[in-house]
Formats: sequence, C-alpha cells, structure tokens
Amino acid sequence: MQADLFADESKAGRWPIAPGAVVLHGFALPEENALLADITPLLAAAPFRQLVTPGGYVMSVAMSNCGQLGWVSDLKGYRYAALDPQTNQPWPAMPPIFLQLARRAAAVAGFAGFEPDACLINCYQPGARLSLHQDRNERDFDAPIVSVSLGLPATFLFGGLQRSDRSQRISLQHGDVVVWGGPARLRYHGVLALKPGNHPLLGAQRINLTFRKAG
Ligand code: MD3
Ligand code: FE
Repeated sequence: MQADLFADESKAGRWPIAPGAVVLHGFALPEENALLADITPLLAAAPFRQLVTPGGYVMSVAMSNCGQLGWVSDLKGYRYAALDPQTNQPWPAMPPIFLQLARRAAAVAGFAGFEPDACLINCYQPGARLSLHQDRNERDFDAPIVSVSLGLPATFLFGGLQRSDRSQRISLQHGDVVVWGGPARLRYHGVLALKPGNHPLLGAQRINLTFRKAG
C-alpha cells in the first residue's frame, strides 16, 4: 500500500520547482503495474492517434483520452469533446486508480478537492516532441493539471507566462508526478525530442497522463 511506502506522504520526494509547481518524484511508482494494466483496455477502445494541428501539421506525439472529456485537435482548432471523433463513442471512463492518484497528488501539492474530468494520454516514441505551448482550453484555470510520467525519461521545458521567456529544463522519470497550478498554471511548457532507449516495462516509449478539469 502507498500509505506504508510513504508514511509521510506530504514530504516524501516533494520538490517545488516554481510557485504553484511541485514535482513528486516517484509518487506513481507504487501503482506502476496497476496503471499500466488499466491503460491497455483504454487503448483498445480509443487507440493512440496522431492529431493534426489547426495549422495543418501532424503532431509527433500520439494521443488518446479517458474520462468525460477528451482533448482533440484538427484543422478547426483545439478543444475538449465528449465523443472520440474517430469512433463517435464516449471516451473510455477514467479508471478509479487514475482518479485517486490524481486527487492524492493534487492534495499533497496543496490543491485539495481536485476533480479531473479529462485525462489526456500522450505517447512519445523516440524523436517525438511537444513544442512550447500553454494549456488554455480548460474552462477553469483555478484547477491544477496533474501529470504522470511513465516509461523513458524526458526533458521537460518549463517556461514563463510569455512565449519568449527563458525555459528551465527538468528531467522527468518513470513514476514522477507533477502538479501545475496557481501561478504556474498558464506557463509555457514543452517536451524535447525523446531520446531512444528501452524501458523495462514500456520499451521504447514514454507515456504521459495529464489530468485536467476541462469542463
Ligand atoms: C505546466 N504534456 O499534454 S506534462 C500536454 O509530458 C503537455 O506529455 C507534456 O504539456 C507531456 O499539454 C507535459 C506537464 C505539464 C502539463 C500541463 C501544464 C506541464 C504544465 C500546464 C501548465 C504548466
Ligand atoms: Fe501542455
């Protein structure tokens, strides 16, 4: 049980990287197998796909979603949608373990009462990257975003409130959970191209879960 491994959950591996942003190193490790077991059936119902940006570029990161709302992009723009445009079916439900992990991480970081209704699932193969952007399709910026990194490590770029602000580089490893809220919520961020490698559980990929209150 998590409670035994991290008897003092409020302090274990907790690193503030900026006001409103807290890295919880290894926070998801006790649940790595349960998370991965739950991801498999989700992806059978809503497979990873490479979305097209409004500018007409195919994203290198492949994406899927679970929860009441899912983030999608096409030539018409970015938005949250209740139906998977590929199947016209609702996104798979958010597994209880996902929801509990997101709530627990948010509470540790000072955001009690976080109730995500969307979980974006990003899949990076070597070379895949996410250019600098803000997450601003959610209705309420008071709610934080919780991210869970699984598989190969990545270098995360954490910028400022303006695109031109300098970015800091943060290494995110398998099992790391980051909570981004308050003054960090609208900061620009991105992910450098994934380096090749082999993760014992996930092979040559990185999967990132981001929990949001979108609606
Ligand atoms: C900082 N995903 O899906 S998670 C995204 O690793 C996204 O897949 C990255 O950026 C990934 O939109 C980074 C970390 C993250 C997520 C949202 C943020 C950092 C954030 C929102 C505001 C500030
Ligand atoms: Fe983002």
